[in-house]
Amino acid sequence: MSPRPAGHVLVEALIAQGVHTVFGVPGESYLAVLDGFHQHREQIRFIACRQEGGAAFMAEAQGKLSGRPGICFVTRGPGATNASIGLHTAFQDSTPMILFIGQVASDQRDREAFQEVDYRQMFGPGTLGMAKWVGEVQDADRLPEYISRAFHTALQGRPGPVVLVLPEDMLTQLSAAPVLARAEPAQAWPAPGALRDLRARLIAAQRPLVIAGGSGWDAEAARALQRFAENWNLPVGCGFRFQDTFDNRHANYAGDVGIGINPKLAQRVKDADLIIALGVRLGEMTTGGYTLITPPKAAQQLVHIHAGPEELGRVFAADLMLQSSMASAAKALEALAAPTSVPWADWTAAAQADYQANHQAPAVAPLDMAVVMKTVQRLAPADTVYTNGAGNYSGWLHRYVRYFGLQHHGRTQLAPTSGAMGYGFPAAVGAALLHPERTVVNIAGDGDFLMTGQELATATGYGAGQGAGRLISIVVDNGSYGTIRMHQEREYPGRVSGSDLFNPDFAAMARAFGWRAALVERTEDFEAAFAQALQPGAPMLIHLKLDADVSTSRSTLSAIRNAALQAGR
Ligand SMILES: Cc1ncc(C[n+]2csc(CCOP(=O)(O)OP(=O)(O)O)c2C)c(N)n1
Repeated sequence: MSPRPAGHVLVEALIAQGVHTVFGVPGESYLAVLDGFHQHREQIRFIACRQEGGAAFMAEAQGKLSGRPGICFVTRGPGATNASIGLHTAFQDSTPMILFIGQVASDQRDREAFQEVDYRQMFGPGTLGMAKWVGEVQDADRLPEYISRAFHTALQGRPGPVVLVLPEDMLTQLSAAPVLARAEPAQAWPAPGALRDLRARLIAAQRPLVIAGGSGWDAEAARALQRFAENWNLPVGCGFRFQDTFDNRHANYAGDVGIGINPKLAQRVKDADLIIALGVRLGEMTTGGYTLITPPKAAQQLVHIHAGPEELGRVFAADLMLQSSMASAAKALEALAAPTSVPWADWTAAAQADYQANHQAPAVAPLDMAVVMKTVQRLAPADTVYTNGAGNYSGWLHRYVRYFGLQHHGRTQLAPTSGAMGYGFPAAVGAALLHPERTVVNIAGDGDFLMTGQELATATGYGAGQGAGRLISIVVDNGSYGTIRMHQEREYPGRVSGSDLFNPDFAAMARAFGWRAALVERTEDFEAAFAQALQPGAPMLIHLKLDADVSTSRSTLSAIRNAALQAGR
Protein backbone atom coordinates (compact mmCIF):
# COMPACT_ATOMS: atom_id res chain seq x y z
CA MET A 1 0.00 0.00 0.00
CA SER A 2 1.55 3.35 -0.95
CA PRO A 3 1.48 6.16 1.57
CA ARG A 4 -1.45 8.61 1.24
CA PRO A 5 -2.94 11.17 3.64
CA ALA A 6 -5.04 9.72 6.45
CA GLY A 7 -7.98 11.74 5.13
CA HIS A 8 -7.83 9.56 2.01
CA VAL A 9 -7.41 6.38 4.07
CA LEU A 10 -10.64 7.27 5.86
CA VAL A 11 -12.59 7.58 2.61
CA GLU A 12 -11.09 4.30 1.32
CA ALA A 13 -12.15 2.62 4.55
CA LEU A 14 -15.73 3.88 4.10
CA ILE A 15 -15.80 2.55 0.54
CA ALA A 16 -14.57 -0.83 1.83
CA GLN A 17 -17.54 -0.79 4.23
CA GLY A 18 -19.90 -0.38 1.28
CA VAL A 19 -20.66 3.31 1.91
CA HIS A 20 -21.53 5.28 -1.22
CA THR A 21 -23.21 8.39 0.23
CA VAL A 22 -22.31 10.51 3.25
CA PHE A 23 -23.98 13.64 4.58
CA GLY A 24 -22.32 16.62 6.19
CA VAL A 25 -21.47 20.27 6.41
CA PRO A 26 -17.84 20.99 5.56
CA GLY A 27 -15.32 22.49 7.96
CA GLU A 28 -11.69 23.54 7.77
CA SER A 29 -10.96 20.94 10.44
CA TYR A 30 -11.26 18.04 8.01
CA LEU A 31 -10.10 19.37 4.65
CA ALA A 32 -7.95 16.27 4.09
CA VAL A 33 -11.09 14.10 4.24
CA LEU A 34 -12.91 16.37 1.81
CA ASP A 35 -9.92 15.95 -0.46
CA GLY A 36 -10.30 12.18 -0.07
CA PHE A 37 -13.93 12.48 -1.22
CA HIS A 38 -12.70 14.37 -4.26
CA GLN A 39 -10.08 11.70 -4.90
CA HIS A 40 -12.67 8.90 -4.81
CA ARG A 41 -15.62 10.85 -6.23
CA GLU A 42 -16.49 8.05 -8.67
CA GLN A 43 -17.28 5.70 -5.79
CA ILE A 44 -18.62 7.87 -2.99
CA ARG A 45 -20.39 11.21 -2.75
CA PHE A 46 -20.50 13.86 -0.06
CA ILE A 47 -23.93 15.51 0.20
CA ALA A 48 -23.35 19.05 1.50
CA CYS A 49 -26.32 19.97 3.69
CA ARG A 50 -27.42 23.39 4.97
CA GLN A 51 -27.26 22.67 8.70
CA GLU A 52 -25.63 19.84 10.65
CA GLY A 53 -28.95 18.88 12.23
CA GLY A 54 -30.29 18.18 8.76
CA ALA A 55 -27.14 16.30 7.79
CA ALA A 56 -27.29 14.14 10.92
CA PHE A 57 -30.99 13.37 10.36
CA MET A 58 -30.25 12.36 6.76
CA ALA A 59 -27.48 10.06 7.95
CA GLU A 60 -29.76 8.61 10.62
CA ALA A 61 -32.43 7.98 8.00
CA GLN A 62 -29.80 6.23 5.86
CA GLY A 63 -28.96 4.01 8.84
CA LYS A 64 -32.64 3.17 9.43
CA LEU A 65 -33.32 2.38 5.78
CA SER A 66 -30.23 0.33 5.07
CA GLY A 67 -29.50 -1.28 8.44
CA ARG A 68 -25.87 -0.19 7.88
CA PRO A 69 -24.36 2.81 9.70
CA GLY A 70 -25.45 6.16 8.28
CA ILE A 71 -22.46 8.47 7.91
CA CYS A 72 -22.27 12.15 8.86
CA PHE A 73 -19.30 14.54 8.80
CA VAL A 74 -19.24 17.78 10.78
CA THR A 75 -16.69 20.25 11.99
CA ARG A 76 -15.73 20.85 15.63
CA GLY A 77 -17.69 22.84 18.28
CA PRO A 78 -20.50 24.54 16.32
CA GLY A 79 -20.83 21.68 13.83
CA ALA A 80 -20.84 18.99 16.48
CA THR A 81 -23.36 20.79 18.70
CA ASN A 82 -25.72 21.25 15.73
CA ALA A 83 -25.40 17.57 14.82
CA SER A 84 -26.12 16.32 18.33
CA ILE A 85 -29.91 16.07 17.71
CA GLY A 86 -29.31 13.43 15.05
CA LEU A 87 -27.03 11.50 17.35
CA HIS A 88 -29.60 11.50 20.14
CA THR A 89 -32.28 10.37 17.69
CA ALA A 90 -30.08 7.51 16.49
CA PHE A 91 -29.48 6.48 20.09
CA GLN A 92 -33.17 6.41 21.05
CA ASP A 93 -34.07 4.63 17.79
CA SER A 94 -31.15 2.17 18.04
CA THR A 95 -30.03 3.24 14.57
CA PRO A 96 -26.50 2.39 13.43
CA MET A 97 -24.73 5.65 12.64
CA ILE A 98 -21.23 7.15 12.72
CA LEU A 99 -20.64 10.84 13.30
CA PHE A 100 -17.15 11.99 12.27
CA ILE A 101 -16.05 15.24 13.90
CA GLY A 102 -13.04 17.29 12.83
CA GLN A 103 -10.99 18.26 15.88
CA VAL A 104 -8.34 20.88 16.64
CA ALA A 105 -4.76 19.84 15.99
CA SER A 106 -3.14 17.69 18.70
CA ASP A 107 -0.60 20.36 19.61
CA GLN A 108 -3.44 22.81 20.37
CA ARG A 109 -5.47 20.48 22.61
CA ASP A 110 -6.73 21.50 26.03
CA ARG A 111 -6.22 25.25 25.49
CA GLU A 112 -9.87 25.79 24.53
CA ALA A 113 -8.49 26.34 21.08
CA PHE A 114 -10.78 27.61 18.33
CA GLN A 115 -14.07 25.65 18.58
CA GLU A 116 -12.47 23.01 20.80
CA VAL A 117 -14.77 20.67 22.72
CA ASP A 118 -13.96 17.40 24.47
CA TYR A 119 -16.33 15.05 22.63
CA ARG A 120 -15.65 12.13 24.94
CA GLN A 121 -17.15 14.23 27.72
CA MET A 122 -19.89 15.70 25.56
CA PHE A 123 -21.18 12.49 23.96
CA GLY A 124 -19.41 9.86 26.03
CA PRO A 125 -21.25 6.71 27.03
CA GLY A 126 -21.27 8.15 30.54
CA THR A 127 -23.88 10.69 29.40
CA LEU A 128 -26.26 7.76 28.75
CA GLY A 129 -28.21 8.43 25.62
CA MET A 130 -25.98 10.10 23.04
CA ALA A 131 -23.39 7.62 21.74
CA LYS A 132 -22.42 3.98 22.25
CA TRP A 133 -18.76 4.86 21.94
CA VAL A 134 -16.64 7.96 21.34
CA GLY A 135 -13.19 7.33 19.90
CA GLU A 136 -10.46 9.81 19.09
CA VAL A 137 -7.88 8.75 16.50
CA GLN A 138 -4.37 9.90 17.44
CA ASP A 139 -2.35 7.83 15.01
CA ALA A 140 -3.01 7.76 11.26
CA ASP A 141 -1.79 4.17 10.97
CA ARG A 142 -4.53 3.05 13.37
CA LEU A 143 -7.35 4.80 11.52
CA PRO A 144 -8.54 1.56 9.79
CA GLU A 145 -8.69 -0.15 13.20
CA TYR A 146 -10.84 2.67 14.66
CA ILE A 147 -13.16 2.68 11.67
CA SER A 148 -13.62 -1.07 11.81
CA ARG A 149 -14.41 -0.82 15.51
CA ALA A 150 -16.84 2.05 14.86
CA PHE A 151 -18.78 -0.04 12.33
CA HIS A 152 -18.84 -3.12 14.56
CA THR A 153 -19.93 -1.11 17.59
CA ALA A 154 -22.66 0.71 15.68
CA LEU A 155 -24.06 -2.58 14.33
CA GLN A 156 -23.68 -5.07 17.14
CA GLY A 157 -25.98 -5.84 20.07
CA ARG A 158 -28.39 -2.91 20.37
CA PRO A 159 -27.35 -0.88 17.30
CA GLY A 160 -26.66 2.82 17.80
CA PRO A 161 -24.53 5.86 17.08
CA VAL A 162 -20.76 6.09 17.42
CA VAL A 163 -18.59 9.22 17.33
CA LEU A 164 -15.10 9.28 15.83
CA VAL A 165 -13.04 12.39 16.53
CA LEU A 166 -10.40 13.35 13.97
CA PRO A 167 -7.58 15.69 15.02
CA GLU A 168 -6.72 17.93 12.09
CA ASP A 169 -3.00 17.08 12.05
CA MET A 170 -3.68 13.34 12.16
CA LEU A 171 -5.72 13.63 8.94
CA THR A 172 -2.79 15.05 6.96
CA GLN A 173 -0.25 12.44 8.15
CA LEU A 174 0.80 9.97 5.48
CA SER A 175 -0.04 6.35 6.12
CA ALA A 176 0.48 3.12 4.19
CA ALA A 177 -1.99 1.22 6.38
CA PRO A 178 -4.40 -1.02 4.41
CA VAL A 179 -8.09 -0.61 5.15
CA LEU A 180 -10.06 -3.43 6.79
CA ALA A 181 -12.85 -5.52 5.30
CA ARG A 182 -16.54 -4.75 5.66
CA ALA A 183 -17.86 -5.30 9.19
CA GLU A 184 -20.62 -7.88 9.56
CA PRO A 185 -22.32 -7.95 12.94
CA ALA A 186 -22.07 -11.17 14.95
CA GLN A 187 -25.44 -12.83 15.58
CA ALA A 188 -26.69 -13.86 19.00
CA TRP A 189 -29.03 -16.89 19.18
CA PRO A 190 -31.63 -17.66 21.83
CA ALA A 191 -30.65 -20.59 24.00
CA PRO A 192 -32.64 -23.81 23.36
CA GLY A 193 -33.64 -24.03 27.03
CA ALA A 194 -35.06 -20.52 26.96
CA LEU A 195 -37.07 -21.36 23.86
CA ARG A 196 -38.55 -24.42 25.57
CA ASP A 197 -39.46 -22.18 28.51
CA LEU A 198 -41.08 -19.64 26.16
CA ARG A 199 -43.10 -22.39 24.48
CA ALA A 200 -44.35 -23.69 27.81
CA ARG A 201 -45.48 -20.18 28.79
CA LEU A 202 -47.31 -19.78 25.48
CA ILE A 203 -49.04 -23.15 25.87
CA ALA A 204 -50.25 -22.06 29.33
CA ALA A 205 -51.41 -18.59 28.20
CA GLN A 206 -54.98 -17.44 27.58
CA ARG A 207 -54.45 -13.91 26.24
CA PRO A 208 -50.96 -13.56 24.73
CA LEU A 209 -49.81 -10.49 22.82
CA VAL A 210 -46.64 -9.89 20.80
CA ILE A 211 -45.24 -6.35 20.68
CA ALA A 212 -42.59 -6.19 17.96
CA GLY A 213 -40.25 -3.41 16.94
CA GLY A 214 -36.81 -1.98 17.55
CA SER A 215 -33.98 -2.13 15.09
CA GLY A 216 -31.93 -4.96 13.60
CA TRP A 217 -34.79 -6.46 11.54
CA ASP A 218 -34.44 -7.66 7.98
CA ALA A 219 -36.90 -9.05 5.46
CA GLU A 220 -36.26 -12.67 6.44
CA ALA A 221 -36.77 -11.90 10.12
CA ALA A 222 -40.03 -10.06 9.40
CA ARG A 223 -41.24 -13.03 7.34
CA ALA A 224 -40.35 -15.41 10.16
CA LEU A 225 -42.20 -13.23 12.69
CA GLN A 226 -45.28 -13.35 10.48
CA ARG A 227 -45.11 -17.15 10.27
CA PHE A 228 -44.68 -17.39 14.06
CA ALA A 229 -47.79 -15.23 14.48
CA GLU A 230 -49.70 -17.38 11.98
CA ASN A 231 -48.55 -20.72 13.45
CA TRP A 232 -49.75 -19.70 16.92
CA ASN A 233 -52.54 -17.32 15.80
CA LEU A 234 -51.07 -14.55 17.94
CA PRO A 235 -52.13 -10.90 17.88
CA VAL A 236 -49.17 -8.66 17.04
CA GLY A 237 -48.83 -4.96 17.84
CA CYS A 238 -45.94 -2.77 16.70
CA GLY A 239 -43.93 -0.61 19.09
CA PHE A 240 -43.97 3.18 18.88
CA ARG A 241 -42.75 4.30 15.45
CA PHE A 242 -41.77 0.78 14.43
CA GLN A 243 -45.07 0.26 12.63
CA ASP A 244 -43.51 -1.45 9.63
CA THR A 245 -42.17 -4.40 11.66
CA PHE A 246 -45.40 -6.39 11.15
CA ASP A 247 -47.63 -6.10 8.11
CA ASN A 248 -50.51 -3.77 8.98
CA ARG A 249 -52.69 -5.58 6.43
CA HIS A 250 -52.30 -8.95 8.12
CA ALA A 251 -55.25 -10.52 9.94
CA ASN A 252 -53.17 -10.88 13.12
CA TYR A 253 -52.30 -7.17 13.31
CA ALA A 254 -53.51 -5.45 16.47
CA GLY A 255 -52.28 -1.87 15.84
CA ASP A 256 -49.47 0.37 16.98
CA VAL A 257 -48.58 0.60 20.63
CA GLY A 258 -47.47 4.23 20.81
CA ILE A 259 -48.64 7.82 21.26
CA GLY A 260 -52.34 8.20 20.48
CA ILE A 261 -52.82 4.46 20.89
CA ASN A 262 -56.23 3.02 20.12
CA PRO A 263 -57.83 2.95 23.62
CA LYS A 264 -59.07 -0.58 22.92
CA LEU A 265 -55.51 -1.72 22.21
CA ALA A 266 -54.27 0.02 25.36
CA GLN A 267 -56.81 -2.00 27.33
CA ARG A 268 -55.74 -5.16 25.51
CA VAL A 269 -52.10 -4.61 26.49
CA LYS A 270 -53.25 -4.34 30.12
CA ASP A 271 -55.52 -7.39 29.84
CA ALA A 272 -52.89 -9.64 28.23
CA ASP A 273 -51.63 -12.43 30.47
CA LEU A 274 -48.43 -12.92 28.47
CA ILE A 275 -46.55 -10.22 26.55
CA ILE A 276 -43.75 -11.21 24.22
CA ALA A 277 -41.74 -8.01 23.68
CA LEU A 278 -39.71 -8.77 20.58
CA GLY A 279 -36.93 -6.28 19.79
CA VAL A 280 -38.60 -3.35 21.55
CA ARG A 281 -37.07 -1.69 24.59
CA LEU A 282 -40.53 -1.03 26.05
CA GLY A 283 -39.83 2.67 26.40
CA GLU A 284 -42.11 5.36 27.76
CA MET A 285 -44.12 5.77 24.55
CA THR A 286 -44.65 2.03 23.98
CA THR A 287 -45.90 1.55 27.53
CA GLY A 288 -48.26 4.54 27.75
CA GLY A 289 -45.91 6.32 30.12
CA TYR A 290 -45.11 3.03 31.91
CA THR A 291 -48.80 2.57 32.83
CA LEU A 292 -49.77 -0.23 30.42
CA ILE A 293 -46.76 -2.30 31.37
CA THR A 294 -45.46 -1.17 34.72
CA PRO A 295 -41.83 -1.46 35.81
CA PRO A 296 -40.00 -2.96 37.50
CA LYS A 297 -42.34 -6.00 37.61
CA ALA A 298 -45.16 -5.93 35.09
CA ALA A 299 -48.61 -7.23 36.06
CA GLN A 300 -48.56 -9.33 32.88
CA GLN A 301 -46.13 -12.18 32.45
CA LEU A 302 -43.33 -10.69 30.36
CA VAL A 303 -40.95 -12.36 27.92
CA HIS A 304 -38.39 -9.86 26.70
CA ILE A 305 -36.27 -10.63 23.65
CA HIS A 306 -33.64 -8.06 22.76
CA ALA A 307 -30.27 -7.97 21.01
CA GLY A 308 -28.63 -5.85 23.71
CA PRO A 309 -27.94 -7.64 27.00
CA GLU A 310 -27.86 -4.27 28.75
CA GLU A 311 -31.55 -3.74 27.90
CA LEU A 312 -32.63 -6.99 29.53
CA GLY A 313 -33.58 -6.41 33.12
CA ARG A 314 -32.66 -2.72 32.92
CA VAL A 315 -36.20 -1.34 33.34
CA PHE A 316 -38.35 -4.47 33.45
CA ALA A 317 -37.58 -7.53 35.52
CA ALA A 318 -39.05 -9.82 32.85
CA ASP A 319 -40.10 -13.38 33.68
CA LEU A 320 -37.99 -14.66 30.82
CA MET A 321 -35.20 -12.80 29.04
CA LEU A 322 -33.58 -13.86 25.78
CA GLN A 323 -30.61 -12.07 24.33
CA SER A 324 -30.84 -12.57 20.60
CA SER A 325 -30.52 -10.82 17.26
CA MET A 326 -33.86 -10.32 15.57
CA ALA A 327 -33.07 -12.57 12.59
CA SER A 328 -32.18 -15.54 14.80
CA ALA A 329 -34.95 -14.87 17.34
CA ALA A 330 -37.65 -14.71 14.67
CA LYS A 331 -36.36 -17.87 13.00
CA ALA A 332 -36.31 -19.72 16.31
CA LEU A 333 -39.85 -18.56 17.12
CA GLU A 334 -41.05 -19.63 13.71
CA ALA A 335 -39.68 -23.12 14.38
CA LEU A 336 -41.48 -23.47 17.74
CA ALA A 337 -43.97 -26.32 17.38
CA ALA A 338 -47.48 -24.89 17.75
CA PRO A 339 -50.54 -26.80 19.01
CA THR A 340 -53.33 -27.59 16.53
CA SER A 341 -55.63 -25.11 18.21
CA VAL A 342 -55.21 -22.29 20.71
CA PRO A 343 -57.70 -20.95 23.27
CA TRP A 344 -57.14 -17.32 22.25
CA ALA A 345 -58.57 -17.35 18.69
CA ASP A 346 -61.40 -14.95 19.68
CA TRP A 347 -58.93 -12.65 21.46
CA THR A 348 -56.83 -12.38 18.30
CA ALA A 349 -59.87 -11.81 16.11
CA ALA A 350 -61.09 -9.08 18.49
CA ALA A 351 -57.68 -7.36 18.37
CA GLN A 352 -57.91 -7.24 14.59
CA ALA A 353 -61.53 -6.00 14.70
CA ASP A 354 -60.47 -3.20 17.09
CA TYR A 355 -57.70 -2.21 14.70
CA GLN A 356 -60.09 -2.09 11.75
CA ALA A 357 -62.63 -0.05 13.72
CA ASN A 358 -59.93 2.45 14.71
CA HIS A 359 -59.27 3.01 11.03
CA GLN A 360 -62.77 4.48 10.65
CA ALA A 361 -63.03 8.20 11.31
CA PRO A 362 -65.90 10.66 11.70
CA ALA A 363 -65.96 13.23 8.87
CA VAL A 364 -64.30 16.58 9.60
CA ALA A 365 -64.76 19.81 7.58
CA PRO A 366 -63.36 21.72 5.81
CA LEU A 367 -60.10 19.74 5.74
CA ASP A 368 -60.26 16.14 6.87
CA MET A 369 -56.80 14.78 7.78
CA ALA A 370 -58.01 11.17 7.89
CA VAL A 371 -59.18 11.48 4.27
CA VAL A 372 -55.89 13.18 3.37
CA MET A 373 -53.86 10.28 4.78
CA LYS A 374 -56.04 7.65 3.14
CA THR A 375 -55.83 9.49 -0.19
CA VAL A 376 -52.05 9.62 0.05
CA GLN A 377 -51.83 5.89 0.60
CA ARG A 378 -54.38 5.10 -2.10
CA LEU A 379 -52.46 7.06 -4.74
CA ALA A 380 -48.83 6.59 -3.68
CA PRO A 381 -46.83 3.51 -4.79
CA ALA A 382 -46.82 0.59 -2.35
CA ASP A 383 -43.12 0.99 -1.51
CA THR A 384 -43.50 4.66 -0.54
CA VAL A 385 -41.42 5.73 2.46
CA TYR A 386 -43.32 7.88 4.96
CA THR A 387 -41.42 10.26 7.19
CA ASN A 388 -42.41 12.54 10.04
CA GLY A 389 -40.95 14.46 12.95
CA ALA A 390 -42.76 15.29 16.19
CA GLY A 391 -46.15 16.88 16.68
CA ASN A 392 -49.82 16.04 16.90
CA TYR A 393 -50.08 15.98 13.11
CA SER A 394 -48.11 12.72 13.10
CA GLY A 395 -51.04 11.06 14.86
CA TRP A 396 -53.06 11.04 11.63
CA LEU A 397 -50.20 9.41 9.76
CA HIS A 398 -49.65 6.77 12.43
CA ARG A 399 -53.35 6.01 12.66
CA TYR A 400 -54.48 5.97 9.04
CA VAL A 401 -51.51 4.74 7.01
CA ARG A 402 -51.26 0.97 6.91
CA TYR A 403 -47.56 0.18 6.76
CA PHE A 404 -46.38 -2.87 4.89
CA GLY A 405 -44.27 -5.33 6.84
CA LEU A 406 -40.63 -4.73 5.98
CA GLN A 407 -40.43 -8.08 4.17
CA HIS A 408 -42.28 -6.39 1.29
CA HIS A 409 -40.41 -3.15 0.61
CA GLY A 410 -37.87 -2.80 3.41
CA ARG A 411 -38.51 -0.03 5.89
CA THR A 412 -41.32 2.32 4.93
CA GLN A 413 -41.50 4.35 8.14
CA LEU A 414 -38.84 6.88 9.11
CA ALA A 415 -39.97 8.46 12.36
CA PRO A 416 -38.09 9.45 15.51
CA THR A 417 -38.96 7.65 18.73
CA SER A 418 -36.96 10.47 20.31
CA GLY A 419 -39.75 12.86 19.28
CA ALA A 420 -37.25 15.12 17.56
CA MET A 421 -39.00 17.93 15.73
CA GLY A 422 -37.41 18.66 12.37
CA TYR A 423 -36.56 15.01 11.68
CA GLY A 424 -39.04 14.14 8.96
CA PHE A 425 -38.09 16.58 6.23
CA PRO A 426 -34.33 15.90 6.05
CA ALA A 427 -35.05 12.19 6.60
CA ALA A 428 -37.20 12.35 3.47
CA VAL A 429 -34.50 14.16 1.51
CA GLY A 430 -31.93 11.58 2.65
CA ALA A 431 -34.24 8.70 1.72
CA ALA A 432 -34.97 10.19 -1.71
CA LEU A 433 -31.26 10.64 -2.40
CA LEU A 434 -30.49 7.06 -1.37
CA HIS A 435 -33.43 5.54 -3.23
CA PRO A 436 -34.21 7.62 -6.31
CA GLU A 437 -36.52 4.83 -7.46
CA ARG A 438 -38.81 5.16 -4.42
CA THR A 439 -41.42 7.79 -3.66
CA VAL A 440 -40.94 9.50 -0.30
CA VAL A 441 -43.74 11.38 1.44
CA ASN A 442 -42.93 13.62 4.40
CA ILE A 443 -45.72 14.79 6.69
CA ALA A 444 -44.58 17.77 8.75
CA GLY A 445 -46.11 20.21 11.20
CA ASP A 446 -45.69 23.93 10.62
CA GLY A 447 -43.42 24.15 13.68
CA ASP A 448 -41.67 20.95 12.73
CA PHE A 449 -41.02 21.87 9.10
CA LEU A 450 -39.28 25.18 9.76
CA MET A 451 -36.76 23.56 12.09
CA THR A 452 -35.00 21.95 9.11
CA GLY A 453 -36.85 23.32 6.07
CA GLN A 454 -33.67 24.85 4.70
CA GLU A 455 -32.81 21.37 3.40
CA LEU A 456 -35.20 22.21 0.54
CA ALA A 457 -32.01 23.54 -1.05
CA THR A 458 -30.15 20.25 -0.54
CA ALA A 459 -32.97 18.35 -2.20
CA THR A 460 -33.00 20.69 -5.17
CA GLY A 461 -29.23 20.87 -5.50
CA TYR A 462 -28.73 17.11 -5.55
CA GLY A 463 -31.82 16.27 -7.62
CA ALA A 464 -33.76 14.41 -4.89
CA GLY A 465 -37.09 13.10 -6.13
CA GLN A 466 -36.01 13.37 -9.76
CA GLY A 467 -35.59 9.65 -10.43
CA ALA A 468 -38.46 7.19 -10.85
CA GLY A 469 -39.74 8.12 -7.36
CA ARG A 470 -41.14 11.45 -6.20
CA LEU A 471 -40.28 13.57 -3.15
CA ILE A 472 -43.31 15.17 -1.55
CA SER A 473 -43.67 17.17 1.65
CA ILE A 474 -47.09 17.83 3.17
CA VAL A 475 -46.96 20.67 5.72
CA VAL A 476 -49.84 20.66 8.18
CA ASP A 477 -50.26 24.29 9.24
CA ASN A 478 -52.42 24.96 12.27
CA GLY A 479 -50.59 28.18 13.20
CA SER A 480 -49.22 26.79 16.43
CA TYR A 481 -46.94 24.42 18.24
CA GLY A 482 -50.16 22.44 18.47
CA THR A 483 -48.99 19.63 20.74
CA ILE A 484 -47.82 22.08 23.36
CA ARG A 485 -51.01 24.10 22.95
CA MET A 486 -52.96 20.88 23.61
CA HIS A 487 -50.99 20.25 26.80
CA GLN A 488 -51.53 23.88 27.85
CA GLU A 489 -55.28 23.59 27.37
CA ARG A 490 -55.27 20.42 29.43
CA GLU A 491 -53.22 21.79 32.31
CA TYR A 492 -53.81 25.58 32.07
CA PRO A 493 -57.03 25.97 30.04
CA GLY A 494 -57.30 29.20 28.05
CA ARG A 495 -53.85 30.44 29.14
CA VAL A 496 -51.96 30.34 25.84
CA SER A 497 -48.27 31.12 26.16
CA GLY A 498 -45.39 30.56 23.77
CA SER A 499 -47.25 28.20 21.48
CA ASP A 500 -48.59 30.53 18.76
CA LEU A 501 -46.68 30.59 15.46
CA PHE A 502 -46.20 33.18 12.77
CA ASN A 503 -45.90 31.27 9.52
CA PRO A 504 -44.60 32.12 6.07
CA ASP A 505 -46.39 31.30 2.84
CA PHE A 506 -44.95 27.77 2.71
CA ALA A 507 -45.85 27.30 -0.96
CA ALA A 508 -44.04 30.49 -1.97
CA MET A 509 -41.08 29.46 0.14
CA ALA A 510 -40.87 26.06 -1.55
CA ARG A 511 -41.11 27.65 -5.01
CA ALA A 512 -38.20 29.93 -4.13
CA PHE A 513 -36.11 26.77 -3.70
CA GLY A 514 -37.17 25.37 -7.07
CA TRP A 515 -39.95 23.12 -5.77
CA ARG A 516 -43.47 22.85 -7.08
CA ALA A 517 -46.10 23.79 -4.52
CA ALA A 518 -49.81 23.98 -3.81
CA LEU A 519 -52.02 25.35 -1.07
CA VAL A 520 -54.93 23.16 0.00
CA GLU A 521 -57.65 24.29 2.40
CA ARG A 522 -60.49 21.86 1.59
CA THR A 523 -60.59 18.08 1.54
CA GLU A 524 -61.95 17.97 -1.99
CA ASP A 525 -58.91 19.83 -3.35
CA PHE A 526 -56.30 17.52 -1.87
CA GLU A 527 -56.50 14.59 -4.28
CA ALA A 528 -55.75 16.72 -7.36
CA ALA A 529 -52.78 18.37 -5.62
CA PHE A 530 -51.34 15.03 -4.52
CA ALA A 531 -51.89 13.50 -7.96
CA GLN A 532 -49.95 16.41 -9.42
CA ALA A 533 -47.14 15.81 -6.92
CA LEU A 534 -46.88 12.21 -8.16
CA GLN A 535 -46.31 13.40 -11.71
CA PRO A 536 -42.65 13.62 -12.81
CA GLY A 537 -41.05 16.97 -12.10
CA ALA A 538 -39.45 18.88 -9.26
CA PRO A 539 -40.26 17.80 -5.70
CA MET A 540 -43.54 19.22 -4.42
CA LEU A 541 -44.69 20.78 -1.17
CA ILE A 542 -48.37 20.76 -0.31
CA HIS A 543 -49.33 23.38 2.27
CA LEU A 544 -52.40 22.25 4.22
CA LYS A 545 -54.18 24.98 6.16
CA LEU A 546 -55.97 23.46 9.08
CA ASP A 547 -58.54 25.04 11.36
CA ALA A 548 -56.69 26.10 14.52
CA ASP A 549 -59.17 24.18 16.70
CA VAL A 550 -58.29 20.81 15.17
CA SER A 551 -55.90 19.24 17.64
CA THR A 552 -55.52 15.48 17.28
CA SER A 553 -57.11 12.60 15.39
CA ARG A 554 -59.37 12.18 18.42
CA SER A 555 -60.16 15.64 19.80
CA THR A 556 -60.35 19.42 19.32
CA LEU A 557 -58.73 22.17 21.37
CA SER A 558 -62.08 23.53 22.54
CA ALA A 559 -63.17 20.07 23.72
CA ILE A 560 -59.88 19.62 25.59
CA ARG A 561 -60.16 23.10 27.16
CA ASN A 562 -63.81 22.60 28.18
CA ALA A 563 -63.02 19.24 29.75
CA ALA A 564 -60.16 20.81 31.72
CA LEU A 565 -62.34 23.72 32.87
CA GLN A 566 -65.07 21.33 33.94
CA ALA A 567 -62.52 19.32 35.88
CA GLY A 568 -61.72 22.54 37.79
CA ARG A 569 -58.27 23.22 36.33
C1 LIG B 1 -36.52 19.71 18.72
C2 LIG B 1 -37.75 19.74 19.56
N1 LIG B 1 -38.08 20.87 20.23
C3 LIG B 1 -39.21 20.91 20.97
C4 LIG B 1 -40.01 19.82 21.11
C5 LIG B 1 -41.26 19.87 21.97
N2 LIG B 1 -42.46 19.77 21.10
C6 LIG B 1 -43.06 18.59 20.88
S1 LIG B 1 -44.32 18.70 19.79
C7 LIG B 1 -44.09 20.36 19.63
C8 LIG B 1 -44.98 21.16 18.72
C9 LIG B 1 -44.99 20.67 17.32
O1 LIG B 1 -45.61 21.63 16.52
P1 LIG B 1 -45.98 21.37 15.01
O2 LIG B 1 -44.83 20.83 14.28
O3 LIG B 1 -46.56 22.62 14.46
O4 LIG B 1 -47.05 20.19 15.07
P2 LIG B 1 -48.48 20.15 15.78
O5 LIG B 1 -48.28 19.65 17.17
O6 LIG B 1 -49.05 21.55 15.74
O7 LIG B 1 -49.27 19.20 14.96
C10 LIG B 1 -43.02 20.81 20.42
C11 LIG B 1 -42.59 22.24 20.48
C12 LIG B 1 -39.59 18.64 20.43
N3 LIG B 1 -40.28 17.50 20.52
N4 LIG B 1 -38.49 18.64 19.66
